[in-house]
Amino acid sequence: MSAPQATNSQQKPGVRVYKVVILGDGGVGKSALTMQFVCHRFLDYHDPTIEDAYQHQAVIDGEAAQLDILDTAGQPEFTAMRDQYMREGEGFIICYSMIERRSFEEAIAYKQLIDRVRNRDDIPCVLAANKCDLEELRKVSTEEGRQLAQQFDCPFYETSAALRTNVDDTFSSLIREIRRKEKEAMIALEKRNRKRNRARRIQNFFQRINVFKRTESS
Ligand SMILES: Nc1nc2c(ncn2[C@@H]2O[C@H](COP(=O)(O)OP(=O)(O)OP(=O)(O)O)[C@@H](O)[C@H]2O)c(=O)[nH]1
Ligand SMILES: [Mg+2]
Repeated sequence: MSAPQATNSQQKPGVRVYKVVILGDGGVGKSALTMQFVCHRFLDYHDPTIEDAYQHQAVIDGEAAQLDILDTAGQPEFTAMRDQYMREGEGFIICYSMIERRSFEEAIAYKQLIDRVRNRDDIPCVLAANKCDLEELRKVSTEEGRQLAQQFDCPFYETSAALRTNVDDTFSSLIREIRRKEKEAMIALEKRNRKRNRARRIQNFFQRINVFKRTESS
């Protein structure tokens, strides 16, 4: 059995919905981070998730957002839906536990999988190194985390679901990434359209000149 679903809000008209997926190895704290973000409650037991969905409204940089969060399975026996959520997610929180090196290596594999499924490497992501309250058990250094995030070209946070450290920042930062990349794509599209329109205008201009020349010479 997995954690109870939490829906703390109905979707308000005009509020942009963001499809957020949290993924990472089993037991790294995906459900605990999600529960802290949505319910301000620490999940102090491990109940392997199959798949849970949460909705949460927040104001990020002065703009309302509804986050549809998919808390995914880290245990290999529950990963059948992986390709589907990787295709549908607008942004991903890639989570590892800083007290477990294997989960750090798995984070790399998760990013590679997203890139492969989406056939591009710029899907909005945030890298979260969870369980930073357990400093004395640390197996992955802050620097290693930072370097990996640089490689992924995404923000990086050391988080603690237990102490609620950087939980809001991790989710907000992902929404910021989604918005930034959307804006960049929009600007690139407008640029392309402007270029195309200019080319069309030039083409029309020369066509008119040719018609004029033809009517003059006949
Ligand atoms: N000390 C500490 N324990 C944590 C933290 N986050 C999660 N845990 C504990 O780690 C265990 C696993 O947490 P979950 O949130 O269930 O892990 P998960 O990634 O959702 O695991 P799966 O659903 O199996 O993929 C639980 O016992 C949590 O209480 C944290 O930040 N600090
Ligand atoms: Mg879970």
